[in-house]
Amino acid sequence: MFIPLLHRLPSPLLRCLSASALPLCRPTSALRARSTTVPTSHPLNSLSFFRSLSLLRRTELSADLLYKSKLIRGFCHLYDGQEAVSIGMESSLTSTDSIVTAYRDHCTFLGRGGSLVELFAELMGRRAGCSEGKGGSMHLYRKNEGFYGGHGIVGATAPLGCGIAMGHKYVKDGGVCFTMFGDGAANQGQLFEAVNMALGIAGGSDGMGTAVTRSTKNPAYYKRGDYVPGLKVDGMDAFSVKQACKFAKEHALKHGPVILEMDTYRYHGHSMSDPGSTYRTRDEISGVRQERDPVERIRKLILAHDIATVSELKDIEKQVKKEVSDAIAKAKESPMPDSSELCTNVYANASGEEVFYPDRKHIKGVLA
Ligand SMILES: Cc1ncc(C[n+]2csc(CCOP(=O)(O)OP(=O)(O)O)c2C)c(N)n1
Repeated sequence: MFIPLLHRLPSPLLRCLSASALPLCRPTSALRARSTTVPTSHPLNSLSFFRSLSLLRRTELSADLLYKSKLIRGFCHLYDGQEAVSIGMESSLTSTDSIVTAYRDHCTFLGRGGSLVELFAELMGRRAGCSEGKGGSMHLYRKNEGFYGGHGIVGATAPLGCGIAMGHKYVKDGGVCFTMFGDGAANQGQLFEAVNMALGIAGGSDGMGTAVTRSTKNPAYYKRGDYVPGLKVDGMDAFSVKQACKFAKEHALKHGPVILEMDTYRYHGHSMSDPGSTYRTRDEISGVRQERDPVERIRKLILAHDIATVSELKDIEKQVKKEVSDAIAKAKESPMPDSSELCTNVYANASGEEVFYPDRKHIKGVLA
């Protein structure tokens, strides 16, 4: 589930990824080249989408394995099943637009042009990571590309997105901000305060180990904006997401905020500590995989329209697999941050304050 917060103090609530289709096909680590225009539909879009979706799927499954091998420690929230949101959303955005999201941010980071090496290095706490190994899974950023994180506080993206949207409006750059949050965050107070000022939304499946039907009185999230219009979107269909986001951006620039409820299904549990099977059945999960999986869906579409053959698609998947494993190998070569970095980047401006060991006598470090 997502909510993008669009410009003009508009914004939709969602979770999505990826921009110009063709650049996504390039066998480089970057998923997305910077673009200042939104490409129209083209048959090659479907191949590009297939490649990008496969890359994101492989990335998330690899992160799962790295976590189980104890190479990724701490928090790790996976996005498999929801990749179409990232792909469809980015394909409707330009480099002027911004995105802010919660902790389930790996795919959004790649969609904003982050490299696989930067991502995996960050996940493994290494220096080559986008936050120099000090942020981890929940704190991926790419500010120069309009990606403002990666936030662990549920619902916090709503006011942040409002502020970013306000910035676009203030400098009149024609950009919008997509503010993403989950259905769990949709019940948070700060969201309603932020909606009062602006906003757009997009949505999802289950909160943290709780079925939507148990956590939410009104699960029609796209209607939650009250005076803010909303749309429910099939968030497992990259093309639907693309069209919805295109519409939302145009709407936001002309009329104000809009909420997009992205109907998605994450295959993994909430985080690595959640088996994801206590609030839903295995049959339910496999049913969604068979009927709605974003990768399989586009594979079927490509085959039905003779855009590529089964073996050509398999080749793409092989390339993607190699690209991901090469990136992991490279990320592993990167060293851990130096211990002198322990207290840096805690505050925006260096305070110079001393941090003590529990004995309160010996200095542990200085906040820089
Ligand atoms: C303010 C706040 N309250 C509680 C938590 C603990 N918490 C972490 S994730 C989560 C569930 C959020 O669910 P949702 O917004 O649907 O996102 P999803 O994990 O499904 O993507 C909760 C309650 C938190 N991080 N921040």
